[in-house]
Amino acid sequence: MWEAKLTQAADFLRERDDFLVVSHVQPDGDAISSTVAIGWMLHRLGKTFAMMNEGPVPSRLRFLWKSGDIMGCGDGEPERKFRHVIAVDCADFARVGPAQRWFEDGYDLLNIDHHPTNDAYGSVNLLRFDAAATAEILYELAVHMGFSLDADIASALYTGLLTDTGGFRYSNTSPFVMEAASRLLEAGAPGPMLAEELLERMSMGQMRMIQRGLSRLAFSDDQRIGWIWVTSEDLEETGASNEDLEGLVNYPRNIEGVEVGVLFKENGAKSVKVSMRSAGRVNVAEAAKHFGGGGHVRAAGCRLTVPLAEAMEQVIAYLRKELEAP
Ligand SMILES: [Mn+2]
Repeated sequence: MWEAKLTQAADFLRERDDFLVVSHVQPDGDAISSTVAIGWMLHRLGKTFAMMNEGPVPSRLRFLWKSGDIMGCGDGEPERKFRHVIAVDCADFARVGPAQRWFEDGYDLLNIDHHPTNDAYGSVNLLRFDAAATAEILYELAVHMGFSLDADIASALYTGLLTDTGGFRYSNTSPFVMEAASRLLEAGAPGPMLAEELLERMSMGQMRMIQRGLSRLAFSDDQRIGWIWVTSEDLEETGASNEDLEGLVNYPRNIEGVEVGVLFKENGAKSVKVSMRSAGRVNVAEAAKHFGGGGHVRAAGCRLTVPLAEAMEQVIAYLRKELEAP
């Protein structure tokens, strides 16, 4: 069954040409890695393709093969449209964002993803919800297609595995993840360098946001919910970018006794991005879904179109109720 799915996806790549490869808005390590990994496979097949994302490639990922070729969506009319689309790591179609404007009417789409909330919006869907990362599925696809992996794709796939497993620490770090990582090291992925650049290195903006965020750390009365908020002014004053907020949500979540850690990020007067991390008792994918978002059982997010104080009240009240449930 899974083998047949891999063959279907492989055929999608082999039988068509002139592709657009997209991933989710505000791309993370897995999104960019998966984008360039598909690009690498198409390149090997001698296909033409373009890679696109709504957001800029985070600076720490710019060493990845051809990541500099990932185009922005632009604001105006697209220069052209694509019939064949590959979407990687996008939990739902909306996550593709403004890149959709580059799709031709009647486009066909290969949807490759590992988010359990994925609703199979592609004409071909390669979905495995117990995969730690989309990069893990792409590793299987590359092996299935018989590519001999070089350091370029190995580094990309290793990056996706490393970032989506929090450095091979989260519960999604399966024996298969370690086996794939081992093969990728053999193929030339520079493991220690990737760990240092992707897990340890901190930008000044990131450190300033941690400093500011921790000064506001707040808790529910029973101290089982911990949260941090960040305002639009914070980003302006510290010169931090969106990627500098990565990992901030883990500080409340890591505290002994805290079941859910939350980061509220204000985006203008009436839009708040909410990231939730669970220690295990609360399914934050469900919580995120309740507010129109999605994600994984232990890591999920959503966006509320209300002022910051109201978003905090609504989300904390919901989580409190979840924690009170037997
Ligand atoms: Mn992912």
